[in-house]
Amino acid sequence: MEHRGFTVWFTGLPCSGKSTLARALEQQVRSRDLPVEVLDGDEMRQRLTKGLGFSKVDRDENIRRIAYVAKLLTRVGAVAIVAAVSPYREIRDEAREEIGNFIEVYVKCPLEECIRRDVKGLYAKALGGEIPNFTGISDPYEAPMRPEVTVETESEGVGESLAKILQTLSQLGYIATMP
Ligand code: ADX
Repeated sequence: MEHRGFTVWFTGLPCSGKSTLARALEQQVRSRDLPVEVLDGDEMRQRLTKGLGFSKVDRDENIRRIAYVAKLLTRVGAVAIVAAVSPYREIRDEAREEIGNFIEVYVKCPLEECIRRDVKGLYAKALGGEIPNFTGISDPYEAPMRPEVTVETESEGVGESLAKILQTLSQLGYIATMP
């Protein structure tokens, strides 16, 4: 199979499971000997997008910069895996247009379950009024209309969600089925 670069874009509420799936997918891609990088929102915000906040303007700027890097990686034949809340549909669609080989994965998880997980304790703070503009609590999340893949992390295990993603990537001709 001739290899071409592509971007897998994970979007979903905080604590929905984006980073976990991104890392699991990274291993799968690497085991196929393809060059791969994960662009994780939390990490990007410490370097590439340092100083940006969580207003719509700043989130859009965050996503534009991440999408730009993903485009460069994709263009040289690498696999870019993005894990960012990326709550706004319009800017995700802009990234799709810019990048081209784009697979959007909607990491679906009920808000109540995300609040239960609350990995970093931010939902508790947001619910207590300490964090304004917190996605899901005091800021919107716009689910994708036509994602290539939807995973449901409340009911599926990581392996099951990963299998769905790999199956789609193989159906779309981006990867071989078996490593
Ligand atoms: S995005 O909206 O711009 O795509 P991104 O994925 O980079 O967000 O960053 C989200 C992370 O920032 C969350 O995982 C959380 O740890 C932290 N965070 C801090 N404040 C907020 C907020 N107001 N809304 C959402 N996430 C926040």
